[in-house]
Amino acid sequence: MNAIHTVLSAALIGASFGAIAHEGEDHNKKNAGPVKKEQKQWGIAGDAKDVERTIEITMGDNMRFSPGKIEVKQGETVNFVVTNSGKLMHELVIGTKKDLDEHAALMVKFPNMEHDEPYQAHVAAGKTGNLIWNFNRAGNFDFACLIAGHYQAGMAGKITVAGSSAADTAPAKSSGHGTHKH
Ligand SMILES: [Cu+2]
Repeated sequence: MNAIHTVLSAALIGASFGAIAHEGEDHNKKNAGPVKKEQKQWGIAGDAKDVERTIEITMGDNMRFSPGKIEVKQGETVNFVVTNSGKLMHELVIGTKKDLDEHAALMVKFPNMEHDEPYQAHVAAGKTGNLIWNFNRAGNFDFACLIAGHYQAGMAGKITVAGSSAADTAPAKSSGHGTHKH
């Protein structure tokens, strides 16, 4: 029997649980380091200096975003100011329907999974967070709260990025069909 060892292990486990819980609650954007910029189908991380538009979105415990539909123009850098009016944690994650579906399924399996991507804002109850995103690709995208159960309850919205009429980077095949990749 090694009672001392047991006590020590318990103390260590307790300590690390404490750290995890604290980190979870304090998961804010405020001192996020340099954002890694990676081109996604739905755009790329934006810079504060390029913000042309601010869109305010409220997230509630009714599992809805308000507004639930957003229209932007290709090339626009948007500052999403996201307020959580509820008593639960909520988040706004931008993506394609397919990505969000997959991510949501993972979140149900691993509810405490931590992730911090430039296309998401994780906002505690009663707080306001933000994310800056450059919609440099046209198309129809989604945004969602991927906290386990929320997406499944319908906490999602639509983003339409209208292609710029002027000649642009992407060879426009504006046939009205979404991009289908399988
Ligand atoms: Cu939520």
